[in-house]
Amino acid sequence: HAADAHRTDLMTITRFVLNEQTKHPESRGDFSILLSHIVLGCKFVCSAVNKAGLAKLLGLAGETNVQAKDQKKLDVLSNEVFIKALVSSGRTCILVSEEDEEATFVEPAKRGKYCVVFDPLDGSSNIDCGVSIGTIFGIYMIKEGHEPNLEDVLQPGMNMLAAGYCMYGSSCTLVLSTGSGVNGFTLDPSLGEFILTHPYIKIPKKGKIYSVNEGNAKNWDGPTTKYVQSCKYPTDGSSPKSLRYIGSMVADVHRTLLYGGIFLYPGDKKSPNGKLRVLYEVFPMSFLMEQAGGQAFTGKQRALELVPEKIHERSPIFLGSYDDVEEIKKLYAAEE
Ligand code: AHM
Ligand code: MG
Repeated sequence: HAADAHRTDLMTITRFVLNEQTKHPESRGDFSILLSHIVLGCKFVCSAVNKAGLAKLLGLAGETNVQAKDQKKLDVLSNEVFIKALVSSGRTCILVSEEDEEATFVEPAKRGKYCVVFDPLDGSSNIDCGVSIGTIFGIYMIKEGHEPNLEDVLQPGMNMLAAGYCMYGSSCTLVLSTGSGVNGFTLDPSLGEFILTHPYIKIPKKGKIYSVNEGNAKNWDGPTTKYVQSCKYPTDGSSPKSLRYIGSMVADVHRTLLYGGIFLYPGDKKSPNGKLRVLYEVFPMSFLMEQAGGQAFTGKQRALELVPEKIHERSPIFLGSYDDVEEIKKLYAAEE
């Protein structure tokens, strides 16, 4: 309706987070500052991703440009953007990025109490063909009174304070949870601001879509095989599920969150721990799913209870609508 065409009272992500902060009178605004730096990183990467098709002209694809200067690949560029934004926030002490083998320990002068684990640009195989890709992040806080060490990030996902992702798709969407529900914001390019467009996201209790790389079916275990079979040939009288698989975790999880259904990256005979990384892929997405009323399961346990031993550890993951994940849990329980 006409009035909606000119909404003048916009809930920006900054205003939203500042509002949430008033619920915690002891807070000194550190989290809002950290988040504004993450948001800046997302805008920067969004702008670079939108120019990716012009890579040959602009030299973004790791080729040499006209001036014969080496240009950075998008994933390397994105990593640098986030590392710099996070360090300069003055609110972080340990950073774990998918792109860096070792964790980054922030120098004492710039240190704060937050640890950020992130995948700066996930879905690398989709970059060059213009399919949606994204950034995934999770935030922990160190316990006070000790030097930061790796133990501070080798924590179960349920200890995260916040988690989110930004999807660089047909629009740029940031989905965030600070532990009280899930909210989605869309970048208004003309304002350069993320505006609350998807308040209080709840995943449908049961979905009609399953999402998995079926090319790996040959090596799947019994429960995964049975589950996918039941999606195609249900025996309870329900209709078969549709298959959707983009191959970008952010896009596949975003659709699952909004439309319902299940996303699977199981372990298999070749890769018993699957492909996805615990700290900056499995945990943040599991955190969001639970906050939206869904579930996340590793094949053995609730995903958020897993205690990682290494920063780049992998785990199988099944996440999505409550009832759909319940099905796969039953199949794994029956196996034991
Ligand atoms: P990447 O970190 O190399 O981009 O790999 C992670 C991506 C996820 O976004 C996606 O869910 C998965 O790999 C797809 O893997 P596959 O191609 O094996 O189906
Ligand atoms: Mg990744």
